[in-house]
Amino acid sequence: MKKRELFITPVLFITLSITLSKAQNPIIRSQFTADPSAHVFNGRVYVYPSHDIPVPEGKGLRKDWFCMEDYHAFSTDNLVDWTDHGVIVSQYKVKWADSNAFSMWAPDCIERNGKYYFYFPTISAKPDTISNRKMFRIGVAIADKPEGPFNPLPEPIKGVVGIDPCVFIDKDGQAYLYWSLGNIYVAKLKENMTELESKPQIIANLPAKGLKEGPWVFERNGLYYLTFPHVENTIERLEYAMGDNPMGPFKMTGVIMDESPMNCWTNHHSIIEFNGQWYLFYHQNARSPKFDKNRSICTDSLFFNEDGTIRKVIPTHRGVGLSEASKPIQIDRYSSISEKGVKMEFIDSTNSFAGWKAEFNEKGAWLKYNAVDFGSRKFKSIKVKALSQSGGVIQIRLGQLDGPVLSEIKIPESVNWIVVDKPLKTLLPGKQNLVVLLKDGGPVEIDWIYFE
Ligand code: FUB
Repeated sequence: MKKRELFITPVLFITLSITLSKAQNPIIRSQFTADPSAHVFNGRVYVYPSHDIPVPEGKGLRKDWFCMEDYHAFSTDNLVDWTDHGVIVSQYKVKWADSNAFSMWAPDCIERNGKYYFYFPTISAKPDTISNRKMFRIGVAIADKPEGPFNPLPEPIKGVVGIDPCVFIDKDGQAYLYWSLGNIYVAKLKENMTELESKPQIIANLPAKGLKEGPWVFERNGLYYLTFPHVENTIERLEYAMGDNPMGPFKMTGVIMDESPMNCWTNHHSIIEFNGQWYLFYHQNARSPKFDKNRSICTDSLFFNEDGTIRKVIPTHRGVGLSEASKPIQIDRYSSISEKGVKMEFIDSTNSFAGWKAEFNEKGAWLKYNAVDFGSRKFKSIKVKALSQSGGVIQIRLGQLDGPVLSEIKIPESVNWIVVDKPLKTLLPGKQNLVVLLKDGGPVEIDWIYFE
């Protein structure tokens, strides 16, 4: 994303173009995304999410409900810079689908013998012969590359009614399709990946009460993990069961992520290992706090205990990956924060995609932002995009709250956003954690900081 900014230096005003660093949650900043299905293909991470849109006037299944007409694929090699590969499948191009349903819910994608199979649920145009109702079915679209182009098959998978497909290929080459419709189902897939080889069976021993959906299955050290969102209380949380066979039986084991602190009714996830670290991809409604059907995908690191159980993941704003010191660092995506005196607000309450700002309202209020990469460059100045009607002084400290002061910056009084440029004395090699603190005056609002 490019921006033009006005800079204030002691003597001159300049303009320049900058690229925003994107190593924070939510990871996609251009559209609403949900139900992330992440995979590592050819050394890159690909994510196939649902694409939430606000319900177009007179369309969609119902008002204030999920509304999705297509899928995009996204990829990255560093979990920081994401490429949007554009629309890969759309409801208007799937022969069997109701092109007015706006119900392209949680998908999945897998590679087999150099082909990429994209599985997606949507509502069928033809009513079911027994119930005479239009049902959710699961279709397949096939591509030669993970980013497409994908060609949807003319018919959905026979024998499957439901949503949230997940495909897992075991070490022996056997592929399994999981999906949900109240219960979680599994069936073997034929070698062609488009037909069932066995009858669907309900996975037993899962909680009987409360909706279960969104299965995600993976194997680690010979243990099979069936992970899924479940409504134990009032909204979904991520739970898991473990077993020694992809078809079960599985034993309920624990909770991967608690219910959304923002009350997003759904969560939906995937788990991958990339470059030796495990990651949980999930969604929440940070960009749409008043409408939880417009969601945004996030990722955080996931860790296992020695016995193979999963440690609970606490959702963060900071996310994963290094933030380059030379690109605007959105400090509102902080790692930790003082108990009071600082809060995050949208920069533009009518456009959540403009992002957030940090508002420092009390002297001594601070936030910490971890993992900024200074590389081996000799940075000469720090730039801060700020707004303060009464003026104030901020400090940037290194490492922790009582760490050395890297820079003390006077934010002049202004009614508009300005960029303050302050020369730097200290040289900073490598990776650093930064603390931003309001030393005097205020309130001061900060959009971002970066180094030059
Ligand atoms: O995105 C629509 C539905 O919401 C998904 O299919 C479910 O898993 C839930 O996330």
